[in-house]
Amino acid sequence: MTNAIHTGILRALRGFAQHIPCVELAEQLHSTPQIIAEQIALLKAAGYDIEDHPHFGYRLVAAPDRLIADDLAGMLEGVNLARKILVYEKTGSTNDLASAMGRDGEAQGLVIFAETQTAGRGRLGRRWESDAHKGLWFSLLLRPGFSSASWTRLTTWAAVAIAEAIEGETARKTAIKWPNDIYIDGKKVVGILIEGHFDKSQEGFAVLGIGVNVNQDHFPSDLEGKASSLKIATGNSLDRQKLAAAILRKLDALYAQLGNDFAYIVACADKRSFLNGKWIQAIAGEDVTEGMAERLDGQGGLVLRLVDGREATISTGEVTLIIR
Ligand code: BT5
Repeated sequence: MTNAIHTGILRALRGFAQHIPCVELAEQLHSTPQIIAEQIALLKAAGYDIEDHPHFGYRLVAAPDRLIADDLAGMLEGVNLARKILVYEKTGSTNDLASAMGRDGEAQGLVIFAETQTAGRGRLGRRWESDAHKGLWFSLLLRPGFSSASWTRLTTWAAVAIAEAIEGETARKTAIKWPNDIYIDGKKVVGILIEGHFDKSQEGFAVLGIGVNVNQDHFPSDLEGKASSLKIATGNSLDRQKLAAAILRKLDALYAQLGNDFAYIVACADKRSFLNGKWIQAIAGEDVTEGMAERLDGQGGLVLRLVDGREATISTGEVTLIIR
């Protein structure tokens, strides 16, 4: 559970670049100066660099490079999709934790982060590298209010929201490699995994898993040349908590459009499409389709121009570029 007084203190300190007198902080948080001083001491022990000026009061100098639920909760106050935030130091897969809580009836708006995953996965059970304290590995529990036939929309929505948040935080352009990757400089920096869960008694729920490479300097040899991080792309380390909050705010802000203006989300994805204009091979189960990627359709499917001039739309699949 998050600690409300820590959330309040961190929210106040983050929201104000100057010092805040202890008495004022206590008033704001309906507490006493003594309790505030005790809680500030605990925050310092947890790694927060908080200046304590005898006349002017407290000022946040730096936060530790850790994901801290109380702090994230303060940054995400009022964001419906981040109603409840849990942070684990280590877990198998955050998608599994969110799924288990979904099956137990947890409402939409649960977000689970892990500093590292021992069994982080991509689609088709592929391994997802989740270096400790270097990235954002997290899952959201969603109960979309529309038919599960349209849940493929969730991938497009998530990709656009994450791309926009990253662009806002890094001033770098991103490309969306349909359906579920975000690239910078031709390399993968984000992977998205949507898993739907259904049982007879419920309408079902979806778990949106997001992996963002943030501060890695290098990758295992099998990913060299294919994966990148925001640090490699920008030359600077990023504040992972600030980025996480920016992504969750964007996801929340665009969520309504999923039901009532999906064309807007598709247009945002289409203009960032990594594949448009490229020859690709798409494999979905037994089906193999080759063609030139042209655009996204109204449902977020990928429209291809085949060699014989016909159009084909694929709604899911594994895409590789081919040289012709
Ligand atoms: C994905 O699958 O890209 C979805 C990844 C989703 C990861 C998140 S982390 C939080 C949540 N919990 C989980 O257990 N998963 C989600 P896919 O399109 O199948 O891509 C997987 C492929 O990406 C692998 O086979 C590798 O080639 C490559 N890969 C693995 N780790 C990577 C990394 N950190 N960065 C870039 N590429 C990676």
